[in-house]
Amino acid sequence: MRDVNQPLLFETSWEVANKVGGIYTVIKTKVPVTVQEYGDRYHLTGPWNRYSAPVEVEEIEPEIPAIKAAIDAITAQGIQVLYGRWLIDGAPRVILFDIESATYKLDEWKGDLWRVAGIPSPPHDTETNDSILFGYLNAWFLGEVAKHDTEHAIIAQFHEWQAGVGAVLCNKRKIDVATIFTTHATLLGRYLCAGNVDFYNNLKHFNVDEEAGKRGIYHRYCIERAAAHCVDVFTTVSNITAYEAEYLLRRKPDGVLPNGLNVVKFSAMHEFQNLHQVAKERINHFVRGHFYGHYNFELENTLYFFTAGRYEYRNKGIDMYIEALARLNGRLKACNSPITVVAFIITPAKVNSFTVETLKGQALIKQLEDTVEEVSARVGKRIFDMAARGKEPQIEDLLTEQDRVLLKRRVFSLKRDSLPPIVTHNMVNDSEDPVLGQLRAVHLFNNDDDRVKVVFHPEFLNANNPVIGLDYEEFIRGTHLGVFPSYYEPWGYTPAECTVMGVPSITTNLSGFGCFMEDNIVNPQDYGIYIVDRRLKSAEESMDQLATFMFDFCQKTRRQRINQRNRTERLSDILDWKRMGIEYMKARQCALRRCYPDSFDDASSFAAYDNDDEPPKLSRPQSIPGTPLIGADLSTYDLAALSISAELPGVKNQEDEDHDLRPPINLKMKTPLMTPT
Ligand code: G6P
Ligand code: 1S3
Repeated sequence: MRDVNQPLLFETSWEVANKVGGIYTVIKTKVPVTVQEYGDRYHLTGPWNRYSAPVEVEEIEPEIPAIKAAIDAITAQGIQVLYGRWLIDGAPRVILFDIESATYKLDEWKGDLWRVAGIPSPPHDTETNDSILFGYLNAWFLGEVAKHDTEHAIIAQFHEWQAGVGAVLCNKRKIDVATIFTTHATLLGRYLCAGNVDFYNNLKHFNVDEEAGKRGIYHRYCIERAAAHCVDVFTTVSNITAYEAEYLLRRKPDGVLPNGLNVVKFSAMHEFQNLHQVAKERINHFVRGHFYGHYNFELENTLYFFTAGRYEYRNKGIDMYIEALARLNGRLKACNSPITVVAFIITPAKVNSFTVETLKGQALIKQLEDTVEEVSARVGKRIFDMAARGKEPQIEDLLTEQDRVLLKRRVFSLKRDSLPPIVTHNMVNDSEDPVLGQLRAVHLFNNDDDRVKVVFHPEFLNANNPVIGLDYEEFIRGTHLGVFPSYYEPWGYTPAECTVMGVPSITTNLSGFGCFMEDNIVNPQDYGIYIVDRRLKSAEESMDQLATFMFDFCQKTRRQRINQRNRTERLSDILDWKRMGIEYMKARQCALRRCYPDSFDDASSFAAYDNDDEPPKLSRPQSIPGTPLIGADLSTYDLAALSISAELPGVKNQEDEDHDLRPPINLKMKTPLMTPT
């Protein structure tokens, strides 16, 4: 009988040491907590990406004999395998398969997949071919490990349809491993939502095979659906995606594994506020250059909004964001608001390069800055010299004629006839681009009297970018509000990332994150999590609600914004993997029980997924007690525990105090808290 107390864990994804999208973030950020639990018994398997692996993975020798034997068996047949440590937090062991080296097996395996699972595979879908090769390599490997190690229980968790073939084969070949399949979205859901379909109202009625066929993804859909049905435990990342999966994949998920983040806490609360100020100054610099010649607004009264993510115009709610911005513009103008909003859209599209105008704006502002620095240095010298001679400096003596001419030339060069561009790059498909099309349709052209200005940056950010030289994280920190009004969003890392950095954000009740916050917090809005209702409201009403959220945000004073950022940041604990990882533990337990029932004594061997009691809602973010806990024995608190307890009795809650810059308390009480003296 296999030992279920010391299982080996293999987690498989196409995005292991291979960045494609959100799953990479899930896997990478979750590693530290999984390594902490499993140590050397934890392995990740993925494709061997020849570009990223040399910098991300350090090759080492496998120590576990069964793993070494499995790799030897595979390499003996000409497949190249890299065993090493992934150089990220937690340094997990990874097994990377060179997909290309297995191409000689493709036809054989495609035929086999049809025979054993009835899954077809058309000839020219490279992505599906790769996922078949990847799946067969994984199953081969797991089969070898199970053959060479009969002592330990083995858990294999497969992420997303690209890893699904491995899950199907474990079942068909009766490999002695406990299996979990986790889907981060459904193929059909994503495709249907991107089209013009009333998805959620029709979810129960779609003819899934037909819809998949019409979209040319039937074979991929078969892999996904088979994987969901072949495993011991089927999970997804949010309740909303669980609901979708139940109808589209025809199996109700056993559990939900929400996505966490590695939360880095600063020792002082003001540190993240300072970072906001520093990053905002860098964005200010970009804005001065971008809007040159039309820079007639006060940066002190300017707010930075942004949306970011993959370019799924409708799914990510970019359409709704632009429409709401146009409405916001109208409302701010109508009330003569002193506020200007600069709204960024950061999503990769097909581009050629930065536009000349964009580069010119940054160059001109840099030139002006340099000139002002030179002139200031000369002025400083003059003041010093005059003062040293006992002469009181007069303003008119400070600037020489030469300085004046130089400055005048710089100021003249900032004049321009055209408006500041709404896009920073030359687009390959300018006339067909949906974002540009809509910005033009709603007349957001960066006119002087517009209170909402727009900047479409159709490329992800990085620190070497000559225009906005900030990486994504720094950029988020410098903004005031993230806006993510998604229509299809199984989880949604973008608002979660804002939250842990203390930046308020807008999400929807169609996103996993939005629903999670709604389920766990009494008034998410109080903490800077605004949730647009896209379920029960019409599109028109949702757009209006979004515009109202943004308009109300513009009414806040600086003090209120600082205060709100503090509250938002306090929510980060509930998004930490230390808490979220518990759901992964439950899924693994359930898989072990279902796969190895004889190894468990208790009657609940075939227990349904143990979903425990609902955790209590967090009514208010925890503040540090008003008075230090003089005399309290801190050993009575479990400092490591991160679960959120109800409001602390007898503790003055500080959150409504404007100057509350103190960190949240993360103490889970083992015994009742003493009333502070
Ligand atoms: C942070 C800084 C403050 C600054 C403020 C600006 O809190 O610590 O020094 O005044 O940001 O906030 P705002 O919302 O206006 O960007
Ligand atoms: C998916 O990536 P996406 O942006 O295509 O997986 C992510 C990780 O689970 C999730 O956050 C996102 O909502 C899904 O849509």
